Amino acid sequence: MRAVRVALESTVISHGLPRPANLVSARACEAAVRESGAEPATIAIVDGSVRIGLADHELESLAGRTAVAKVSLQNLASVCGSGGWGATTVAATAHLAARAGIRVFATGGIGGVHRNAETSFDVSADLTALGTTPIVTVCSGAKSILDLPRTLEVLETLGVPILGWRTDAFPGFYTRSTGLGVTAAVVTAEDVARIAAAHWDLGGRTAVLVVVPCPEPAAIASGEIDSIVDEALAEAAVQGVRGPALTPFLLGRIAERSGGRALAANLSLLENNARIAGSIAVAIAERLQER
Ligand code: PSU
Ligand code: MN
Repeated sequence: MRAVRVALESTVISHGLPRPANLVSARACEAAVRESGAEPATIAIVDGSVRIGLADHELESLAGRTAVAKVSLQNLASVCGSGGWGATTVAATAHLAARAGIRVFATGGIGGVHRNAETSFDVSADLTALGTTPIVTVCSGAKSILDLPRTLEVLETLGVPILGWRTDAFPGFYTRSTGLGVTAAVVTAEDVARIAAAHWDLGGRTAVLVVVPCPEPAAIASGEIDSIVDEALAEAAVQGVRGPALTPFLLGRIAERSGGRALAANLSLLENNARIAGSIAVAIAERLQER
């Protein structure tokens, strides 16, 4: 039997992590998926073509390149038409993965409603994609560069179930809990497979979001980097950074200023999420075979 695939995003490689940690992380995520018995498919645009799975030399090339567009739903077609390279966000990765028949996707953190969205209207297309794409998306929540309560409100409006992996609390990426809630807690990959099957059997057309707290040793205490996040937000405002550039700008500033703590947490949770996504993909495949 062909191994069941797990999609991995590439914006984190090109725009979310510094070199050379980005390549180390991309390879570690692929290895973690394999260790769970599934096949990784890192999704990206190579010379204008959508690629569902990259060869290792392509992964290396992507990680080393500077001219790589950040590809979301809006510019997917135009980047393909331009013949260039593109790194796919959660939105574009989920969309392309589901079209390719992949049921599970692993990432670090999702985009969401930005702070001050009431004036900027900046709401990530990740939420649009999660609301329209049937794929299990494993992440560590979203980080406090965003307005997390509003992000959860939009996910509720869209009807996206949020399953807390061994937790009742929505994680805040670096921090294991935000004090916000989830739809239900789950303990095993089979729990996720059963709930996702029920969601889709009952006519649900959205993603099922699985939120996994950052592993304990690398996680950062709540409040510990709030001032760094606030400084990054203030700096973005002063410099007028907006639109698709905003998220990479904020992530870069936080990574620089946290003395390596943010980076270590990011790498740890990415690999952990990939491993759990692999086990969920295997559980879903086993359920389908039993029927
Ligand atoms: N959040 C993170 N790390 C990331 C991103 C978000 O903690 O690397 C990336 C993801 O690829 C996500 C994208 O899909 O940023 C969202 O960008 P925007 O807010 O411009 O939609
Ligand atoms: Mn945006």
